[in-house]
Amino acid sequence: NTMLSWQRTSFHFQPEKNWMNDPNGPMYYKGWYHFFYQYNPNGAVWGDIVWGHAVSRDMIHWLHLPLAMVADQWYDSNGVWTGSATILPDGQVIMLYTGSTNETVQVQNLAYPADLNDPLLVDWIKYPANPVLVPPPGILPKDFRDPTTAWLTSEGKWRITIGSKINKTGVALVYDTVDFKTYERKEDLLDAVPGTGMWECVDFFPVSMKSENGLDTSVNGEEVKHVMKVSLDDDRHDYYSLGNYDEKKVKFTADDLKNDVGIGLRYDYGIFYASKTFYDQKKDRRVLWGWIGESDSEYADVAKGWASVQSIPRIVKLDKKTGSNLLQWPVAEVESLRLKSDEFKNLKVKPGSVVSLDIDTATQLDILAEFEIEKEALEKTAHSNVEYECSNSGGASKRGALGPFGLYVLADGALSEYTPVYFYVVKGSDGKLKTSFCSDQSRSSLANDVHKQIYGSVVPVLEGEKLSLRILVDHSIVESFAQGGRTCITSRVYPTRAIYGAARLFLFNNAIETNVTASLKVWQMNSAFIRPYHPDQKS
Ligand code: DQQ
Repeated sequence: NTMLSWQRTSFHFQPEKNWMNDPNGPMYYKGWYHFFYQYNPNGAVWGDIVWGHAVSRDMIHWLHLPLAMVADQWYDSNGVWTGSATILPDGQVIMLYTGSTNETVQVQNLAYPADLNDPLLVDWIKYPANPVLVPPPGILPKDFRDPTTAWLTSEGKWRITIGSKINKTGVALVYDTVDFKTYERKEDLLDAVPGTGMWECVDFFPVSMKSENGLDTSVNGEEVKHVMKVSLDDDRHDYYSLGNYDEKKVKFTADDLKNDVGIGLRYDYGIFYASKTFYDQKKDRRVLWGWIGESDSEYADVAKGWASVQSIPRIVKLDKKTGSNLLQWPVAEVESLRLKSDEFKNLKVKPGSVVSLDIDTATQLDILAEFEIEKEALEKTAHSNVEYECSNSGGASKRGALGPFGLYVLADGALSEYTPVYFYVVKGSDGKLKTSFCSDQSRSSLANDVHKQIYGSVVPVLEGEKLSLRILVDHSIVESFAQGGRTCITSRVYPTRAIYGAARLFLFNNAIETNVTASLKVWQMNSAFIRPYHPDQKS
């Protein structure tokens, strides 16, 4: 359907057609990044799930390979569901995944490459004695899924965790194994948080407190914090928590119980779910993939013949300045798509004004921007004891003393459609500033069968820091990062007029009491090659 073809993205990973959901088993192997994903080969809605597979040299340009695994066994005939890869020290590759059986029981299965000498890992073998794990006593048959990458214990065993729930408490079950075929259940739960419901796609990994590099999943010790991430089936968001992992007690404890996993910090305050990290041994970093669904109607998805994209892979690391959150930032490889750029220095944006930025086209952009509020305005402005919350504070058109201000992306010239990405600063009753970072979809499309929420959250801003943001725009996706990736928001938007050459970019300032000074660099972004692999082609 060419009618909706402008919504297709140009540098985000997508299959050629049909439905995609969770990232599965990401890894780097013999020169190639491997990406598997939940895929419906038969339509643009969830169902008939198998594993799609693609490979890349740089996680930006992709070659689609044949399906890696299909639903051809009793133990996965209702779906080859989410799983994770573990690369063993001797070079073996282990894939553990959830199968929904012929009786829709969730079980864990083992698979491995047919030929470890094939860097593309095209063929996969399912272990003949699958399943390797069935729901343990006390766990319901449909509450046992999404095994993690394994990490080593000091005894030299491999440990994994699997999400579940007990009544309304989300839990992470733990198993040790030496051969990935037989497992020993640990009675302790790695973590459990009452009221959070089913935990999908648990991810558990170390981050360094000292180095900027990522850590292999088995690293532990003094200079390490652990990250626990869960995808809450009840509210469809990915939550993480920083804390301490006690190997002997088989227990993760959040540093800050207010931010316990499932109730505190989110990876992303827009659409971003079922995410998974892997350790990239090529570049010594930890990379995060996230599934970005649609916010249009299922009818529209069927009409356009596809649904969902994947985030640009993000580097995740500990924010050493705050110590209390992660930083997420698009992998540097995406910068290879940058074409010509326009720079704007120290533009003064007056209260209540909109400034058009003269750039070529505005459907594929990488934007870096910095904003400053006037010092005098900060001093003069009155204290407030109302908490600002992006999602229910009236969006980008509701004016306050020190916000909102930021950018309109995917806007048309008449501003009949535009998506504001902005900061909103409030001076608290204690005199301290509190900054929110938001993305407002309420005017992003004239279509009425799309969600029009306002997303966002607070973002820590430290003494002496300017407000800074980065935005990746790609037709129907807007990925926004504030303060180096402390707070991230991904939106799907469906403009009907702000498309192709009609799309524009604007600065805006809806603060009442301050001018805002903005400096920006805006790159046009090339499209990535994402196409089927033909064995005879050169890569
Ligand atoms: N998607 C998979 C499940 C997982 C869910 C099925 C999360 O394994 O729990 O497609 O989106």
